[in-house]
Amino acid sequence: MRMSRYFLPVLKEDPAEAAIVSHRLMLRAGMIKQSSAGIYSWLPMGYKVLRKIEDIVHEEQAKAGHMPMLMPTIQSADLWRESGRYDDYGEEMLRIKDRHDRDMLFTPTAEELITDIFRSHVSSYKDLPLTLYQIQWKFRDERRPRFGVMRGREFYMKDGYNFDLTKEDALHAYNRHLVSYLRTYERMGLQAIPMRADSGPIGGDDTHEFLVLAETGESEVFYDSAVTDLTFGDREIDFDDVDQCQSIMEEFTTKYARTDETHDEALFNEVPEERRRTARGIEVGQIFYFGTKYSDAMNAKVQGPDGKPVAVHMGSHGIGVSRLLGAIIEASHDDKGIIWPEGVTPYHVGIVNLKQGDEEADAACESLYKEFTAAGLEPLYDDRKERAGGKFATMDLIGLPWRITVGPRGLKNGVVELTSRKTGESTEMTPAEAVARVKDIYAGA
Ligand code: 5CA
Repeated sequence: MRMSRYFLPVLKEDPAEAAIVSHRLMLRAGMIKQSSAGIYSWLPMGYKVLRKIEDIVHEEQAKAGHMPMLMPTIQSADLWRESGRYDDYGEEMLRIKDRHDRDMLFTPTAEELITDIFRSHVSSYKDLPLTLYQIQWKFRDERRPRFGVMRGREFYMKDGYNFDLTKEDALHAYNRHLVSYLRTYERMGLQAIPMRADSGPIGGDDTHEFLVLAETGESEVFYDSAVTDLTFGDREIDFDDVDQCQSIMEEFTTKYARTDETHDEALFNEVPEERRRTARGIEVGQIFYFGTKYSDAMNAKVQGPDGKPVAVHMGSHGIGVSRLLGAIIEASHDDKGIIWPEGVTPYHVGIVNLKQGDEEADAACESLYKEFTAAGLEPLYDDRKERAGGKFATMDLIGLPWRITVGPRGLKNGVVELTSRKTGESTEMTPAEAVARVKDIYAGA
């Protein structure tokens, strides 16, 4: 992409309405624009990161054996009456009437609809286990939408649903999701700690939330600092292996880590004092096992091995896809702007031409641009006739992890400069070396 043709409406001033850094930076970097309270348009740069995050979620779901699909955002109230949640959900549910005066709603989650699809098409235990998911817009009429995409009214969510014959099978699905989520967040450069939580309107007893530690987080959390030493890394997982999923799940969930809803002071005090931490966190996902709550209410049964009908065991699993942009920025920024982790960066490398119009500098930039593109990487080339200071400030604000600076002076000695956004460290090298270095970095990312 060439900056001269890009739609990147960066703001010079800090917007007054933004109370936290991620909201401020997303507005300043031209990623989103509010259209009404808690509802945003995603401008090209924001949309690009949203898609990167979505891609990672899809890839990791596929590895775990889950199937993507798509359900409508507008649903009939009838199904929600069957489960009893049409009334229970309260004011967070946006209710709509169609021209025939029928009650409709904008989906805040989709347990009812997926259960209806399941009961219409699956009748035998032989078709289990089954896990379906979607990434779709949701609407919750939050009392206090705030912090930009963190607590929106309209937000983008991955919601998945498992159907199993027995509780044991459903608990394996739960563990499988926990493991898969750990890997998903790590690929985005995040440490998200699974914490025992409260199930709220979704229901059920077993539930974990995934929290990213950040001062601006909305949840108060209590944990044993040893949980922050755990990393998933690049272990090989067989998601069908019940014991392997269970042992990884235990590794990550046996140490004390809870949100304020489930916090137990006496248990917390058993953690050695020097490891006890109280902090704030951003909830980027939650998994639930709720047994037969929906399958009983909606009569979702299959024929069991003995020929008798049995209600299926279910769980649901969510990732706050749009909220993740805010969480990543909260966890990775400095006073100049965003610092994208390599896994989610909108463009792999920025090219800054210090003297646009200089024949040699222009030619060197063009050739870098072509080489990166040919290598399957996406460069963002600042080809505007602007002073260098302004170009650097924009690059720092939008936060690409790597920048190549090209100027006539360096080119006289055959070199350009490669700069890391994170460390600020710059190294001179030939353009060919710079291309090779950046290719190497992303080959490993
Ligand atoms: N049906 C279940 C699992 S699919 C469910 O709805 N879970 S949830 O309520 O926990 O939502 C899943 C994730 O969506 C949350 O962990 C959070 O990251 C994100 N989320 C929830 N509400 C909002 C909101 N108002 N704005 C942005 N993200 C949200």
